[in-house]
Amino acid sequence: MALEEGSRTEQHRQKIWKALDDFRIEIPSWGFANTGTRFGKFSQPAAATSIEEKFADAAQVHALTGVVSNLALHVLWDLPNGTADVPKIQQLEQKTGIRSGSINPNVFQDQEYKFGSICNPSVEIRGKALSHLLASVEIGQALNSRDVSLWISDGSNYPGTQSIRRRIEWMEEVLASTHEALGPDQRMLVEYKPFEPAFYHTDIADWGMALELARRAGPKAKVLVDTGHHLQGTNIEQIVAWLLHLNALGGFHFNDRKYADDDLTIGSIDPYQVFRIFHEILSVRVEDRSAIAFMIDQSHNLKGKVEAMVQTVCTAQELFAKASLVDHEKLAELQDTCRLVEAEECFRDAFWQDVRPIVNEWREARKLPANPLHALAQSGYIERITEERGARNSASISSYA
Ligand code: AOS
Ligand code: ZN
Ligand code: ZN
Ligand code: ZN
Repeated sequence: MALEEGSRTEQHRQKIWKALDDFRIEIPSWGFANTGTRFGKFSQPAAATSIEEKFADAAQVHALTGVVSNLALHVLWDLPNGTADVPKIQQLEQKTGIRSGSINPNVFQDQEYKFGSICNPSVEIRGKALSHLLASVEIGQALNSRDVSLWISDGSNYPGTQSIRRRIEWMEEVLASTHEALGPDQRMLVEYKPFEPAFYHTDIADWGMALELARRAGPKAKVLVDTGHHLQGTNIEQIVAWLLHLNALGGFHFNDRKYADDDLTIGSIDPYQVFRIFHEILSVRVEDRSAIAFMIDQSHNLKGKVEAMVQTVCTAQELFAKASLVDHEKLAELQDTCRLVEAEECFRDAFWQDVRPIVNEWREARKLPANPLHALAQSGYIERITEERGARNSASISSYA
């Protein structure tokens, strides 16, 4: 019995260590900055207020976890001067060892975009949005970043106020022009979201719309699945399976939600869903997985920014480790012979394994702290940045908009 248990543990160790060696995740610059809800913002003394501080925080998360691949950048928030800011970013990459990740255009907050950006009835405003997308492509080229990650918040709030079909035509035009500007190694990721900030129709509302728009734009366009961008009860892993089948999955914005696009810590509400998504990814050959961008998209107006990011990265690692334990061959045999309960047990058994001891061993074997969150608390980093940044970020009482 003990021997059997021992060899099972060894088997688990090999699977988990291999999976963790392949696991990398991109973290968002905006996850370190002050954010809030539409009802107000609670600024945090330790929040990053500059791109230098965002890179420093990302480097700290990587030093503790060892798996941060890149830092996603938001064009307006991190490169307000466009390509003129590229040399500064490159210096920060050198200084911190953190590479720039996806480039995120921002066509959702300028006044002119009140009635839409790439779907705006005004050809001039659509032109302005296109120029911003093209500038974002240029920044990506200058930073050798693979993905330009498009989130288009366009939509309308009342029936009859806009032509949904004319907006599709305008959108197709702009996305085709953006695709044309992509360099040989670049991709554009088309993100979808059912609602918010628009409340009647959102122009790219679901995976089908994003898929068709990506297809029509060209072969370097793929779909981005933000796990917080689905209506209640959506089977996200089924969408992932379809996009994998169609070779159309560009990657993920991982976060969790209870009700809407809540941008909560991954796995904090439904860890089993993340496990099921990771299971679909692990059914893809490891050499094909690099084409699937793992990115975090979260913003916590209450949790500490760096703590929440370390928590998220560790949770993602642990859920990926669990998913790596599924015996795909045995599962396929049980599925194809419709031995339902055995198939489900084979699947669930992996989820119920406590992988933390083996994950902690992996970390120690790679000279990383066994418990990154604990190590962060011990490091004094939060206290230091609170001291350095506190005065500027003097907590402000949330003000109603
Ligand atoms: C907004 O809801 C989307 O998730 C965006 O992808 C994200 O919040 C960020 O703004 C990147 O553009
Ligand atoms: Zn997103
Ligand atoms: Zn979102
Ligand atoms: Zn988001």
